[in-house]
Parts: sequence; structure tokens; C-alpha cells
Amino acid sequence: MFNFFKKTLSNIYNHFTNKIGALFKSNKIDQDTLNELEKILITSDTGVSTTKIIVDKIKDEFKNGNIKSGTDLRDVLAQELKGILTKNSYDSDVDIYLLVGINGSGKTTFAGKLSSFLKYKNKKVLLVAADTFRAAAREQLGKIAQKLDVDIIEGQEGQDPASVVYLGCQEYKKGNYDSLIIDTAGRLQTKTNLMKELEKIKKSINKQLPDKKISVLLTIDSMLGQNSLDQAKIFNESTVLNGIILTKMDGTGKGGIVFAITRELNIPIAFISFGEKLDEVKLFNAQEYVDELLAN
Ligand SMILES: Nc1nc2c(ncn2[C@@H]2O[C@H](COP(=O)(O)OP(=O)(O)O)[C@@H](O)[C@H]2O)c(=O)[nH]1
Ligand SMILES: [Mg+2]
Repeated sequence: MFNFFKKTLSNIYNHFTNKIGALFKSNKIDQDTLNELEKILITSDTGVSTTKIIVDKIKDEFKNGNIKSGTDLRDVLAQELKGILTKNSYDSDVDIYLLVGINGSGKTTFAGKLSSFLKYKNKKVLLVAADTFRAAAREQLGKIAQKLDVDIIEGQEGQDPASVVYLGCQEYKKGNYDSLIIDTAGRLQTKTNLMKELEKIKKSINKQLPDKKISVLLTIDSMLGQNSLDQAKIFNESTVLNGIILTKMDGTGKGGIVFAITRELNIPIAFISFGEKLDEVKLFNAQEYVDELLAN
């Protein structure tokens, strides 16, 4: 451990870990240190309100004499950040994954990664290409399925996504599959339409597979910073989300969005995705994330 950020999430490492690490090396903590901490958090997409909560806590501990050195600062900060992330945690014991999120946020790529991840755990996986909005979307998932040797149910262009999901559920039952992964279209329609479509899909699943555990996962492009939070809010108001998949963590995002999303939406991060290769995915681990983030 302690090399993953440096090697793979290098932008986060450079903008967060490296900068904050300099504060931990100082022997004396003063107001300037706290101001600098605040600046690092804000410029790393932690968001104004979440940053304020964190910094207020640090200031309190500082006033109480509990932060005297850089090491103390790191310890208190780590505890606070872990506290935010562990308020609720993702239950990964899931049968059916419904992937939602706007176009380009990384749903189809993640559907492939998740297939590979579950296959590695000896699960029999069925993919459902329910993005019937564009023919290219079906082809994209089809190629991934072929590469991974995973079965797939494909909808026709323009077909009602819920009917494709229906076929997927039927096949899932017939073929004795363990995991069903449903890739949906990413139109950010009006909230009402989005809600209706997702509810229809969920109803269809619940009706056919009432005993199976569904996880609705929202893919969010971590490079979008605060905009990603606004998107997440729209989806969160349209359906019940069980977890967030932060994608493109290898890109230009700065890492703080993890805290803003978890705290403001009260939804756990389920997975992080960090590249175009099928194995560039991890179940999110709050302890590990914070330890890596502050490991300099
Ligand atoms: N660097 C990087 N690129 C990604 C990642 N996930 C997806 N992409 C790229 O982002 C673009 C959109 O991804 P796609 O899965 O098609 O998004 P969708 O429209 O939500 O299905 C594609 O070019 C992907 O290769 C990631 O974790 N890292
Ligand atoms: Mg797609």
C-alpha cells in the first residue's frame, strides 16, 4: 500500500497528498497552517460546507491543545475524514446491479469492469445492454462481453429499456446466473421522466426477482468536481441510490469530491474506477482511501 495514489491516482497525489503532507512535516501548528489546510481542501473539490465542518473540528482540537505537531494534525484529520466516509457503508453483497448516470460518466466501462471483478469471484455474470438510445452503446457493451466471455442480453435501438430488463431477468432465472449487471442510457431527461423510467425498470426487476438484492449505483465522473455533485443530487432525488461509483479517478480530479458526495448526499462510495483497463477498479475502502490520501 501507500503507493497506489502516487502511481495511479497521481493527480490526487499531487494536489492533495503532496501538499497536505508538507503541513504534516511542520513542527509548529499555527493559524497559517489551518488556513493552508482549508485552502487545500477547498481546491481539492471537498466543497465549501464539507470543508467548513472539517476545518471547524480541527480548529476546536487546536484550541483545546490537542494539535501540537504535524503528526497530531494528521491524526485528527484522518479521524475526521474517516468519520465522514464511514457514516454509512456500502453493502457489497448484491445480486443485481443497476447502473445509472449521465452520458460519458463511465457506466458501460464500469459494467465491463464489474463483470470482470465478479467473474474473478467465481460469479456467473449476465450483462444487460438496456441503453437502447444509441446503437453504439449496445455494440460497446457487446464487445466487452465478448472479450470477457460473459453472456449478454441486448436490446434493439429504440426499444423500451424496461422490456430489455424484463428479458434480462428471464434469462437470469433460466440460466442460473449469480450476478445481473444492467447498463442503462445516460440521458439526463427531466427529473420526472428519469424517475418514471427508473421506477419502471426497478418494478420489473422486483416483480420477476423478488428475492434478489438490487443495488442502484450512480456513476460519477470525478473530474467534474462540484458539477458532479449537482448531477448526483438530481439522480438522488429521482430514485433511491445505494452507492456511488467514482469514475476516472486517474484523471484530473483532486480527490476531495469523495467527502463532499458522501456527506452531502449521505450515500456511500461503492467503487472507484481509475482507467480504461478492465481491472482498473476497486471496491471503495474508506480507511484505505484516507490512509493513502494522507500518506506523505
Ligand atoms: N481514464 C479513464 N477513462 C474512463 C474511465 N471510465 C470510463 N472512461 C472513458 O470515458 C468515456 C465514457 O465512458 P463510457 O463507459 O462509455 O460512459 P457511459 O456513457 O456512461 O456509458 C470512454 O471514453 C471511456 O473509455 C476511467 O475510470 N478512467
Ligand atoms: Mg454507455
